[in-house]
Amino acid sequence: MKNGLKKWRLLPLFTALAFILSGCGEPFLSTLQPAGEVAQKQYNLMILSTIIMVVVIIVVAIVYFIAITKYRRSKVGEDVIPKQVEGSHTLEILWTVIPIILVLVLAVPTVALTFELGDQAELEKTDEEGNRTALVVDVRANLYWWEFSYPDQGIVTGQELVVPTDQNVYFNVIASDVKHSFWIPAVGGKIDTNVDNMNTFYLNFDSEKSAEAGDLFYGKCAELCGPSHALMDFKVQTLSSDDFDSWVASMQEAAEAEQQEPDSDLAARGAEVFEEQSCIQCHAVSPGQGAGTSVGPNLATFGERTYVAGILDNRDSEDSQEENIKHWIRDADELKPGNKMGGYNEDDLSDEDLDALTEYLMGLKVYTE
Ligand code: HEC
Ligand SMILES: [Cu+2]
Repeated sequence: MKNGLKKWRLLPLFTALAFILSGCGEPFLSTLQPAGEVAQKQYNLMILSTIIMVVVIIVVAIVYFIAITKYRRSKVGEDVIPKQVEGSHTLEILWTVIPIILVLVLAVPTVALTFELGDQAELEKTDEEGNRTALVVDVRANLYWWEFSYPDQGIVTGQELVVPTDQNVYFNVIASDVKHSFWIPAVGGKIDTNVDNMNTFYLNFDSEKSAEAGDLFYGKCAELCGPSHALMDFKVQTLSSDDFDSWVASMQEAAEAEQQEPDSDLAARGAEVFEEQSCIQCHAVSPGQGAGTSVGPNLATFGERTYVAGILDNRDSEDSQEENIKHWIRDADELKPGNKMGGYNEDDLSDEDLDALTEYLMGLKVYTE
């Protein structure tokens, strides 16, 4: 009976492990489920180096095992010294040449891929009218939010990057304050966003894999940047080429109109509060304004965002968006310590004004499919 139980004593451990590990590997967040050409190539490199490492471990383990079994004193007898191989030329050459070959097998594809993924030749190409054919997005990292602007389209958005599938998207990444790092685990990266110099690279979002991921990938800051570093999340929405074009058109139209008309009295009151409280000093509400200079995210498409501030999920329940917005405005400090907005308590902003503001913010929408 006791032995029977002993056999199972590791079961709780394995159950717990299985439970914890099942949290890994979601298609919208995992490097192990590559969702685009760049991610796939990076994944292949990881597999190549893992295979080489595993082979080395196996060979070393076998040699080790042979040594400790074959040369036991009980086997070879007392007072026996095996043949000494110190200074053996054959062995010395072997264990110098083999690692060099292994390093070469690793280095050649790594260096080649590094240059391939850094290739920007596509950016020089233009159509008959002289417009650039490649899609370029300027990414600006700020404590603790992300700005995405499309210089050729003249539009800007915050926290949620929108990209077309099955084509290369070129990124120019830069930071406003300290060094961050731009990373979409399932699709590729990471690449440092520096304050002084711009880094460039491209990614490709596969349409089938995007569909599996619900057309929403998670992006992360991958460089420790402050107390809320782990909360510096963004989302990536993927659209088909055609849908992306109509998204751009809607954004450009809204940029031209500058103001979105509030669709109720409450929302109209909210728009007033937005000005009275100087929210407008840090937040643009037109998709044409503020690229590269805003203190806070552009809110022109805020009503369409799947998350508030990148961390509060609006899809949780029916009223979650409203709750999230109020929670954020009241407790921004606690939700993201050290962020540049800070919360508004009842003395700063009455409950009625908060209701109106929330109604106004939820109505900020540009793109209806
Ligand atoms: C001093 C500048 C500043 C002021 C004033 C300000 N904000 Fe912000 N706001 C920010 C910054 C910076 C962020 C991004 C915070 C982060 O995620 O780290 C932000 C984030 C937000 C977000 C989340 C945006 C998103 O894309 O998910 C909302 C909503 C918001 N602010 C609303 C308001 C409202 C309403 C007011 C006025 C009552 C206001 N803000 C005043 C700087 C400001
Ligand atoms: Cu960061």
